[in-house]
Amino acid sequence: MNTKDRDSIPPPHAAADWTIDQNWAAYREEEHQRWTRLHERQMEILPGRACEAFLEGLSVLDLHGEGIPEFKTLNRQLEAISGWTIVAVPGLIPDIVFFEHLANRRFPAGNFIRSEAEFDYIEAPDVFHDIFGHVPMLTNRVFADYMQAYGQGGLRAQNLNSLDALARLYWYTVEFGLIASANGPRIYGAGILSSPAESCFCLESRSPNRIGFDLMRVMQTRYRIDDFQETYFEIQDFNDLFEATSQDFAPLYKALEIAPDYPPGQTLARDRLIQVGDQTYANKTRLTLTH
Ligand code: HBI
Ligand code: FE
Repeated sequence: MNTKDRDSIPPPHAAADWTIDQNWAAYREEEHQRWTRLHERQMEILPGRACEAFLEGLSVLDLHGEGIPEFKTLNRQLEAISGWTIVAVPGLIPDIVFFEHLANRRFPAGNFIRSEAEFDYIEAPDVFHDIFGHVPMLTNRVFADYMQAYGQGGLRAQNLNSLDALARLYWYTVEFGLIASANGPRIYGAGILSSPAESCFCLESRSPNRIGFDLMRVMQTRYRIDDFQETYFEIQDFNDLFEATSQDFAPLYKALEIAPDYPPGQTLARDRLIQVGDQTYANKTRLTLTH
């Protein structure tokens, strides 16, 4: 995630905390229709692949409506359920500002929607990725508490390598996380939930590894930023995440200073291996850098 660097300033129409008005009235009909088409395509794929918490979140927030939702309408329900509210931002915002919002149970969501040319893939988080991918999970109390704890942890992160470690934790959980269920692994990561191809790939392909979630392992593992992940980490339940972030990270950051980084596709003898991938997909496409 090539986030804004630390000392960039908000655009003229944004407040000091980078928030803007969603300006819902300004969306064009074609943009509302694009949202509806993106939503319909995902809803053909996600039942049976997305976790229960996500599907329940969609229905309790009534995120089945036609067109781009109005944040203030969503907020009335979301705030009553888990105390979270959505704030509109123009795009990626500096880490420290992002952490500050999460620490106060505010989820920053892009107010723009991808262009027709980006229908299948957009790197920056647009309103579909943020609202359809992330927000339903915020109706799950434990996950909602994890997201706030993550933000609070981010505010305590004092140097760059702890930010790298936190970015990996966010990436392999909030964006690309899987959770075990009685019927096999299910998706809770927003980066997958908003992507049709990766929603199938992460569960059905033999290519990627699936490894049991382990906090230190995740923080030592680099990730791909513009292609399917080579490894997915799987939690047993959302308490795994909340407990992992409830500890003091200072000793972990200390250990990380001398611990090795692992390439995205590597497996280790100590891993709880659920699937050892054959990496056929990654070997064909290994062109990108990793973080
Ligand atoms: N900004 N709008 C926005 N959305 C994100 O997901 C986001 C961000 N800034 C930083 C960031 N994510 C990542 O670096 C997190 O790991 C902090
Ligand atoms: Fe995201």
